[in-house]
Amino acid sequence: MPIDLYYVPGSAPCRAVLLTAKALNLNLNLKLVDLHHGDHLKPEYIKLNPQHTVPTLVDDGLSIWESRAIMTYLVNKYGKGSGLYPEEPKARALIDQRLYFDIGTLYARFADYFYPQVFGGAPADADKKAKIEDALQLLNTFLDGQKYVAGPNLTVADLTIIASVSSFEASDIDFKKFPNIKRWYETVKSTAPGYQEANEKGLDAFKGLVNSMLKK
Ligand SMILES: N[C@@H](CCC(=O)N[C@@H](CS)C(=O)NCC(=O)O)C(=O)O
Repeated sequence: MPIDLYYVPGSAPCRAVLLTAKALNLNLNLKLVDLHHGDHLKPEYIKLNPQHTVPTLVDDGLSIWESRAIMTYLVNKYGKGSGLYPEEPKARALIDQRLYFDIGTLYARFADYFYPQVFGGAPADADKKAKIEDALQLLNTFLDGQKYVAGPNLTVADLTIIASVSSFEASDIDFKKFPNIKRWYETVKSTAPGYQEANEKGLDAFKGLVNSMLKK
């Protein structure tokens, strides 16, 4: 039975799920959702996900959304022993902390700063930008003496955080001035399976969307 992923190529949370699927060598049946034409507000989509967000994954009767929940589900179901989301409680706790840091602090602050400018024509807010810099400083500290964000191995925490941080390339946030982040970014780009296909392509689409919106 196919595993369906409802997605938008440019979306960071969708790219994080695509990176996870690549790392698991899992084929997903990709279903494009056209947010501009309101595909996500149609009754058939609301039935799958009343929160009408992408990504949404449908697997064997289960409909699940929230990218990080999808990622951990995929590893739990299809990637036992892969090391992407180890079962050992302490290792898993550290990964969970990074996942929550991403959704609650890092990506949340980016969205709060950047999306009102892109989609609402708002001016850049220096206080909001400073909060992103604080979050990046924290990420830089997590990476002190560590190859990956939760230790010596690539995990789902790296995949969600790289989907977020790479999106910053579309903005004026200079994450590469943080030396540990710069080094980690290059490491993940060269070691995450299928990085180009799963993240870089969609990132280009995201940059194109941002440029076209900012020109309006
Ligand atoms: N925390 C969610 C965020 C999902 C999200 O907000 N996706 C956006 C696209 S990037 C979306 O679906 N927007 C349409 C909507 O909310 O109706 C996740 O990680 O999956």
